[in-house]
Amino acid sequence: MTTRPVIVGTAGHIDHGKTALVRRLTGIDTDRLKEEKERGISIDLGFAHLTLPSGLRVGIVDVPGHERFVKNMLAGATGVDVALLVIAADEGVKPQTREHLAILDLLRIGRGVVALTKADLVSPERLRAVRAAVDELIASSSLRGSPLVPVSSVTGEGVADLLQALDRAASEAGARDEAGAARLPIDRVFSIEGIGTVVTGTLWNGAIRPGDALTILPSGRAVRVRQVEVHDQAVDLARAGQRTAVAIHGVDREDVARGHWLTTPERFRATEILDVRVSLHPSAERPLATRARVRVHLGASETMGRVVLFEGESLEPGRDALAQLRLESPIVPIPGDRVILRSYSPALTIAGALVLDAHASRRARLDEGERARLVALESGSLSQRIEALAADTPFAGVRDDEAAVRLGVEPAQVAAAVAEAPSLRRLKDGRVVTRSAWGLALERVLAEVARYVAAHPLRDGVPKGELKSLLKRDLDSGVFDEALAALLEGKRLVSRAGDRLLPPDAAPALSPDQAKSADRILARLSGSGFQPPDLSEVLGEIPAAHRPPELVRYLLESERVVKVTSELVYTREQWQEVVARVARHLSEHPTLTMGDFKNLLQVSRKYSIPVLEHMDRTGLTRREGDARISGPKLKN
Ligand SMILES: Nc1nc2c(ncn2[C@@H]2O[C@H](COP(=O)(O)OP(=O)(O)OP(=O)(O)O)[C@@H](O)[C@H]2O)c(=O)[nH]1
Ligand SMILES: [Mg+2]
Repeated sequence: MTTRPVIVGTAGHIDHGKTALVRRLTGIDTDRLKEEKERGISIDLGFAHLTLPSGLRVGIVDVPGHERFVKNMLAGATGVDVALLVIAADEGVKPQTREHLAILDLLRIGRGVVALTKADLVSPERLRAVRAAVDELIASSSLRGSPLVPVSSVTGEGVADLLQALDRAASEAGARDEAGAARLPIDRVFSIEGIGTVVTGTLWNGAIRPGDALTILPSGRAVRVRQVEVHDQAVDLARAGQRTAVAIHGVDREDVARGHWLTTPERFRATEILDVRVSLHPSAERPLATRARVRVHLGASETMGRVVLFEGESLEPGRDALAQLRLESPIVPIPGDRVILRSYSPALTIAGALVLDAHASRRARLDEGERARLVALESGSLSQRIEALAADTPFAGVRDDEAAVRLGVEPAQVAAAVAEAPSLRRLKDGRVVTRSAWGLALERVLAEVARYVAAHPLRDGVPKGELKSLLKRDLDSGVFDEALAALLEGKRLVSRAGDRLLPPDAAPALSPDQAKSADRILARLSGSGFQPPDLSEVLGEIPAAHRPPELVRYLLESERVVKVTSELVYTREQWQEVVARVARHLSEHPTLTMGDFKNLLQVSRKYSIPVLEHMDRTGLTRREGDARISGPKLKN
């Protein structure tokens, strides 16, 4: 026998004896409103609880049968584990019998008991006829095969059998997720003197304890739990599947309403655009046209919205299709939730929708990739579903907490699935990207480097900062840095001259004319001892056609020349000689004066001053008064 909490929910046409039966079973009158008592009908949800013969305690939600209150019925029905379908034996199957059954069917509530009430009012023949009709009715629903139990709330006949049948159905109810984040659709709000605001509902996910910090959605208001009650008793813990009353601190009664949600902070998000698989019920009277305006029910919330069909312009009764729901106000779904759709006017239950992506982007059509993605979200393993999300923003990937919110699972489950999935890669900053996106990111970096090197053959590769900004539309900073590090580590790129990147086999190439020009420049620079002509004069001697603006830059970057000022440039060999002479002097003397230097190189002040200042700047020498001493960069 299971010990997990079970909710039994009534269903059935008006006046068929739902409330009378609950009272007979529990002693509790669920019609608590004055208007309900006066009119003798149920208007809103009523709540009771019961200990079954096996000892299992169940919560009971009693719903109204009147066609005008189907939305109240829906607010109760979405949390139900076991349906108690009530059909009066004298009247038999009526319109809301069918509509409520369709709702149970669309919610895929598969466990139930059918009570044939008012058995005291009918003959055995009539009872047999009703049995046959009901058997046929439920045969094509999720309740097929459920036991039919004749009862009378007046005489008590059949009540013991009904309790046995409920016990069996309740013991088969599957477990809910109690370990994760809490989500409670609020179906009632009231305030109690001295306690404050109280909200009630069937806890769908997780657990709630006194002291918990929670969030009301969609408003986002933060609240703290003062007290938790289950079956009218204060408890330390309410578990998923229990009817729960929560006294909360931090909001006024007016700020909360039926249809809002009490949730663990940061773990659920309100949404207005959902991708779903919509199923039009076989009992629907007409096809569902794309963009039809419908009433959308989830939990205790009702909102208006449109169904945009992704596959065709309309959907036939009994068929299903991928679609998008666009809502006029937000709801708080997770994948796997079942939403009920009712036609706008007349308000009739027509369809259900299984949530696939609760936070979809607006679109009217699906391409093949998007279709495959939805199918993966519908029926894939957790890692396939994470992959589908990560593929949405391929180069930015997805974080564990975001994936958890989007998929309605725990962040730890996401982390475990990623660790085992060969198709996913975790970046150093924690994000998860698909292997294929990662491969594409590497290719993008390589392609951009190759393009740059081809476009600028005289430059020694592309500076890292420039490459990053060239790619910033595709790859954000973290992905770029990590991709680059991987390419350098794998030797698919090399870095030269500090941060310039290029393919390992690339070398800047000079055309024959350019090479000739370069030789002429070098020859002119080295032809006058250590007193070369001004750079602009040297360049002026070369025909413009053979003097690309990048030639000097190339000579500098390839370290064939060293720049002292914009006009004073030495060849590499000359400069090495300058440095060597200074080093030798300073190894033999404590200091180097301006006069020493002019003698060392046989140069005038025009050269000695800028050269020594350049040596100071680059750390080869250091100025002390009027003389120089060895700098940190001078090796002697
Ligand atoms: N004779 C007889 N009358 C019953 C029985 N069950 C209910 N009734 C009567 O049928 C009427 C309607 O019963 P309710 O329990 O209010 O019906 P309901 O299904 O809750 O109605 P709504 O909540 O308005 O949909 C009441 O007058 C009850 O006394 C029964 O087993 N035998
Ligand atoms: Mg009632």
